[in-house]
Amino acid sequence: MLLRVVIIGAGGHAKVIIEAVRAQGGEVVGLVAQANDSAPVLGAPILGGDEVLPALRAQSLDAAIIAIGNNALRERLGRKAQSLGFALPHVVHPTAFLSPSARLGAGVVVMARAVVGTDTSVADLAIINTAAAVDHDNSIGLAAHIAPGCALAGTVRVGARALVGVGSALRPGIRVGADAIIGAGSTVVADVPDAAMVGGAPARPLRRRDSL
Ligand code: JB3
Repeated sequence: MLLRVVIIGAGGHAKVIIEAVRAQGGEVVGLVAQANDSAPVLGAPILGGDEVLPALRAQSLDAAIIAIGNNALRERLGRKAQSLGFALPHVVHPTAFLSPSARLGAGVVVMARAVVGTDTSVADLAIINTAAAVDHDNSIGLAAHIAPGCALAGTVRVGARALVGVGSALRPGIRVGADAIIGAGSTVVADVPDAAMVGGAPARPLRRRDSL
């Protein structure tokens, strides 16, 4: 049961997280974002920028959710929140399936209708997004993002901060390197090196981000 949380970020991902927190019976006290964010998000007020986090902690608000899609930024802000003494609870939407043998790190979010399978580990601050299926014996790395509708077969390993783009399919045993990017709708049948950008069916190296 989630207690009272502050959301870090105020964009589209924060909206999804707010509804997931509320669906679990939690309370969103407010959001901490950048100066250009001023309007409430789904009725949750903007409390200020990151500079207000120590004061929020001093008011015994002790749980934060990092609701930002950029993987490197989410990792950085998650570590900053932890250094200030915030706990990073999981957010698991009530319609998601979480295997009893699945293991979630701090600040992991599992969105609506997602599946985290048998004996799979998900490291701190990773996102298992809407209706993504991560099957048995997977290892999802620190602050990685498995985008909506992905299908990861058994024993897949995804490195830290990697992005597996929306609707991608990964065959059993595939290794995706740290900071790699897999473009939307890819079929991945070979390992992806660290920091590589690949896309297509079957996935091939891409030169430019706009091909993703
Ligand atoms: O694809 C899906 C289903 N969701 C995407 C998600 C995973 O990533 C979504 O479509 C977007 O592509 C993206 O969502 P996100 O991160 O909410 O994107 P955006 O709408 O650009 O919002 C970023 C938020 O982070 C904004 O509110 C920024 O003000 C905030 N932000 C940026 N830097 C920051 C900082 N907030 C804080 N507290 N501190 C920062 O340093």
